[in-house]
Amino acid sequence: MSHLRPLMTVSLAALLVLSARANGQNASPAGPHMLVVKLVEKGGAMPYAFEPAITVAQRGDTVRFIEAAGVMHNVHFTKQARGAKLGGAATGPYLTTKGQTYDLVIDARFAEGTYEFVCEPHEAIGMKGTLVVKSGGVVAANR
Ligand SMILES: [Cu+2]
Repeated sequence: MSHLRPLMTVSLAALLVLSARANGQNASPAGPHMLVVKLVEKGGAMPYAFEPAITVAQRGDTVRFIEAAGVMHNVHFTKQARGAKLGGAATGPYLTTKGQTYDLVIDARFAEGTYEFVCEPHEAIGMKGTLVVKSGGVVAANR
């Protein structure tokens, strides 16, 4: 299981990401990606949703949440991976206008593992999503 990976390995991966950023190496093909999650209105019994409901990111990626409905949404983490330190990122700002975005950088705050989040205004009617964080590039760091 990935959560049993030694803490030292995770920390090293985080340092590598940070140093790559400092050197401006974001343009490499294996580098960070922009992952889009739309906050949508689809009608029916479960009218609001995150699409896709499950996002898999590597550290260094950015998850861009896009308001695609006409109602207020946000992103609030209800479960964090062990060792995660989201701080203020645990609760995002309210998105109120179509096309408005909220970028969440998957940096050293995000330990490897599974996260669950909801939209606070619509949590009770099932608006929730899952984020899985994998630390890319760890193998190369083990030489
Ligand atoms: Cu919502």
